[in-house]
Amino acid sequence: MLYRRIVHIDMDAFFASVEKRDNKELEGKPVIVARSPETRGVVATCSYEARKYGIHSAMPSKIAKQKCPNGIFVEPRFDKYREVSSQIQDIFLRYTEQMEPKALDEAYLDVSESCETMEEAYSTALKIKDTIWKELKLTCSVGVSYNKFLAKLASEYNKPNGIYMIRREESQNFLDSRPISDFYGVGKATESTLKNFGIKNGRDLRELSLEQLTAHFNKRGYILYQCARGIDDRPIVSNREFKSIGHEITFEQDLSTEYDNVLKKLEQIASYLENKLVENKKCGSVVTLVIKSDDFVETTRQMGADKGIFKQADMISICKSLIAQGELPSKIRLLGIRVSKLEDQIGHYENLSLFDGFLTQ
Ligand code: TTP
Ligand code: MG
Repeated sequence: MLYRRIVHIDMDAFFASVEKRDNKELEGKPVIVARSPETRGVVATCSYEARKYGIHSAMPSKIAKQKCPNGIFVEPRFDKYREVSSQIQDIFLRYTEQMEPKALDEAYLDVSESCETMEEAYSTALKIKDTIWKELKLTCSVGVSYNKFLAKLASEYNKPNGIYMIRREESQNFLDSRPISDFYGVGKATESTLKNFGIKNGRDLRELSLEQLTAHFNKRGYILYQCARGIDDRPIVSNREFKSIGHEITFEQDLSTEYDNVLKKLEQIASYLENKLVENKKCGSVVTLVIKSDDFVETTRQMGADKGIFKQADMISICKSLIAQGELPSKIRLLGIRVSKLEDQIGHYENLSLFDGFLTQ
């Protein structure tokens, strides 16, 4: 088994905390980051004050309004959150290059090289937490352990604004007492299957043999078997290849999936995205099409390209192939395009047509 020193950091009520920080009038109030309850938007996140009313991410704004009539609805400012996210990541990078962002507000850091012991890792984690507070006036929750799975559990354990460490010698006791929903890859369906077997926590899970688990859950059964014993050898994959620029549209009314309809919207999105990429002087070699159906199921289809993509026409031609890969949901709620594996646009001018006015400017 591998024993690393891993730190997992997750910002507290991220979007809502940024809003509260930037507007003192929101202090201590139930802040709900969502498009207004008059639209069909859903809650992106909410402050801990609002959570007391039972509000959570992905809840329709309308219901959130019913549950918390005094809640203050704030429109999301994604560009701002991306900016803060990159400031947070810059802080992480002062401590290690081995940094894997998982979301705008969440990352794993492997500090094994600079920290020989768990105690050193803990004090580095504390420094990072303090720095984020001092420089950005935002709180986060931090977990320290010897692998990713345990570090994430540790950061959730003392949320919000906490820090927790799970040492090797404590990990089995800790895991035994956790509900099965805490285990890697256990969603609602797996949870209810396991509960039908009388499996409620980590200790119960450990009673199941590898054969039993794989018979029911295939490959995931193997992962569960390992997690129940505190084993997770996944390495940190540092951020470079994950960086992407995207744009998406959520429709006020679900979009019907006639080909021309979808294509027209994708052209709009791609045109916006082209501007964004040009603005940032970036192009990428992977294009991802994001589709959310009216029942909130999100699917992504992805394709690589052998040249730097940033032009609308190139994105659209890839999207056409991606659409052709399979049936679309009958109603679409959200469409998006993301370009990843980004590089600087310099060196990709050969991909531009002379008629673009780009080279003649
Ligand atoms: P989370 O870390 O899941 O949530 P959070 O930071 O708001 O709260 P917590 O203190 O529990 O960590 O997600 C980070 C951000 O991602 C969140 O602020 C908003 C956004 N988000 C969505 O837009 N939709 C979602 O369904 C979720 C879960 C998050
Ligand atoms: Mg968070």
